[in-house]
Amino acid sequence: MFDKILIANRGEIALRVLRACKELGIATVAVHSTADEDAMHVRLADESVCIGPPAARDSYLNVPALLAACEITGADAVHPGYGFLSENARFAEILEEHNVHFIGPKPAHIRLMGDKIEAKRTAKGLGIPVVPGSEGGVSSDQEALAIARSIGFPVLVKASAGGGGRGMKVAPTPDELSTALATARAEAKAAFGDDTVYLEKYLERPRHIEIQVIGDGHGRAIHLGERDCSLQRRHQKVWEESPSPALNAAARNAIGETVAKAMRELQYLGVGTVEFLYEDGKFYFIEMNTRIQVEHPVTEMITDIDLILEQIRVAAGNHLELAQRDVKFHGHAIECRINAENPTSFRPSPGKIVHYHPPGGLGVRVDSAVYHGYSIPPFYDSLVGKLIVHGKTRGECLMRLKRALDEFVVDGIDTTLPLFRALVREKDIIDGDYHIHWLADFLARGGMEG
Ligand code: MV4
Repeated sequence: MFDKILIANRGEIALRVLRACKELGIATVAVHSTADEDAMHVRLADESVCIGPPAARDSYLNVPALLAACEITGADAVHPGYGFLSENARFAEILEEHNVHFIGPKPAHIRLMGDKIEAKRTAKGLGIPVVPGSEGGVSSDQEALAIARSIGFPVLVKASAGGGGRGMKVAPTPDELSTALATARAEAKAAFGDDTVYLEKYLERPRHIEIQVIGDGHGRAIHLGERDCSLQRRHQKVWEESPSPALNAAARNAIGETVAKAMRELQYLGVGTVEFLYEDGKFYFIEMNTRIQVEHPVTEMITDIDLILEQIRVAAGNHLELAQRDVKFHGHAIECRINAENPTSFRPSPGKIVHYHPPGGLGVRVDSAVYHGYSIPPFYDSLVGKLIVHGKTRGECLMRLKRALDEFVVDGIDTTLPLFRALVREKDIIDGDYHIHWLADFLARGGMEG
């Protein structure tokens, strides 16, 4: 096992990793920018190193500074959290070149999944169902038109270097295909320096359902069920839950086993999430994330498995001790991402928290790194914390969530708490009857004003 882990992140995830390290008896090193001197992860770590000025590119993305921090403190492993360097294959390689372990997948797998065309080709080859579309990139308008006609309109043009919705364009009809291709290519070139695009059948009202996996790199891998992340705004997840209101046990086990088998064949190491669109009872692979995700607590609450602890164990070379039959799903969990944003305009609202009272009680978990008197800096994402609620049934979970939201006090800044207080009272949400465009529709019809 590792002796000392450097946590190359900030905020609630830095704290989450720190807690797992403490429970494992592993020493911790926090790194921070000059804007994060008062951050909770810095206070709670055994040691801390300032790695640069506020801008992330100069601090949390500053590889030489992180290597120096490993050297100075003697850390033997780095946990990247999510975002920042968590899916940077080169960073993982550089650490290994300096005899520091990267707590994450093999660099080849990070790189493979970062290329959306290669990821899809691999998934398909491993027996995972994919969205109908081009086999690889499309080069000419004529080639694209032929493929689009064969799969049927509407089609979606996607950037191979993309992900998270950037560089995507819908072509509803053949007339609009050429413009969609040109726009997607230009956006992809500007954003990623790579204008490779591919085509997919456009699914109109799917759900976003993702499967959590963990592998030990020696050919053992299991799935931990799904999370329904359909409630998003501009590709930022807002609410995640498990189990999905759309799946039954047979559907869950079938897709889960397909994905777990694929991960065994890949000899996948670490935690990962295989993302699907789900429509009319069918799954369609879109992408794989090779990191721990923000919404991992939802899975922890219904499986009682500590994902960060397992992630660290397998990164240290241990075999997965959990077998698929050991994974039992109980009850229901919902996570709300509380952001420092205006709940109607969604403009960021950094500043000082003058009163902070998180909810508590049975089945209530708050993953946050803020505290009474803390100032949210303007330089990073606006996550204040995650409220995760567990109940025996979805109904109990919703009642408990409503209660916890009413208890939650964050004064001094705007937060998205009012959005969630509105959502738990919406019939479609109560019924579990929503899709990836539901939240945009709700906001467009003035759901927050009415
Ligand atoms: C799609 C799609 C419809 N059809 N692919 C957006 C982010 C990227 N990860 C994939 N995305 C989508 N891919 C096909 N073939 C619709 C989306 C999409 C979406 C997906 C998941 C969650 C929210 C979304 C919001 C808009 C579009």
